[in-house]
Amino acid sequence: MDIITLGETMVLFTPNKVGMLRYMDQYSAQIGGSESNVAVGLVRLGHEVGWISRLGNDEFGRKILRYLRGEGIDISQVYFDNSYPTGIYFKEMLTSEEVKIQYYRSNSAATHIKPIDLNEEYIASAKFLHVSGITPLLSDDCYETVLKAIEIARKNNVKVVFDPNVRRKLFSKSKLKDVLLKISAKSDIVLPGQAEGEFLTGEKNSEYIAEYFHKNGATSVVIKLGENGAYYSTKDDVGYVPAYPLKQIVDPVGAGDGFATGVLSGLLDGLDIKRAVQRGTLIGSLVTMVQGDIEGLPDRARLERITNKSKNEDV
Ligand code: KDG
Repeated sequence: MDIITLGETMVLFTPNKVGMLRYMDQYSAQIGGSESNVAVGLVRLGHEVGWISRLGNDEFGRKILRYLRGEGIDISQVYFDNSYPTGIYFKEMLTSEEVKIQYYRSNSAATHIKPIDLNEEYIASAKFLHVSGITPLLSDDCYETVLKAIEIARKNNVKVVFDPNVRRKLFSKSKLKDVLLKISAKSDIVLPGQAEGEFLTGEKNSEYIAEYFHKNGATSVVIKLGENGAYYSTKDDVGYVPAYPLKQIVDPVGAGDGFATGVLSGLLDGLDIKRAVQRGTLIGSLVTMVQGDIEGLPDRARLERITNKSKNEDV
């Protein structure tokens, strides 16, 4: 296994028009969840990926499982929970760049993920464990499970990749900070957005934010700077990478997961950190050009086409 990820996935309802949800009457049903978005991105690029989770034993749970299995993700560590439903969420597309998320996920099956769901051998078989800051904050069980997964990974030399994915809507500010800093202290690679980095470290400058995470324990820090690209810092190299030129944003949600996909896929392919981050900015922007959190993630052939065509031969 190249990478294992752990977290909640939900059915996503997207209205077919722009405007306030109260005026919408038709929706399409997709799926999304930060960690499985990364899993989809990586499997499309040919990596071996496993996803650990719980789903409701209901039609939405089966829809999610069917989709992820269809993409080629290993779902042997996904359990149906008979007592709680699969979570759902809605996107309110006020404009293509202003999207509000409405969650209906409290007490969902995934909030009952437990440390007992983890199989040490399975996690130990991977090169990377990817976790985000959403799932550990969903419940005490989820928090303990994420911590346990990280502990297993570290014990078995599996690199831990952490995307803080701050969701202020879901959690109180103080809890967010506390939990996310604790997890970043146990991670090898931390991938915050600039605003998330500022919130977590109290620093404004990307270089100081990276420094803070290094002192906190991370060996590599990559900060997403939106239209300004990204800043990366490892023990061998530091630098900025420009943003990939965007045609048109259709839906910004999922860009960070696309970015993580690109960075991780680059590292798995043996690229140096700069090139891996360039792939991250490319895939992050491809995601925003398509409606949905995962629909814009490219497969390997498309990535190669775009990469070869790009004037920037480094991408
Ligand atoms: O990063 C995109 C995710 O936020 C989205 O797919 C849904 O996981 C999700 C969440 O909790 O918001």
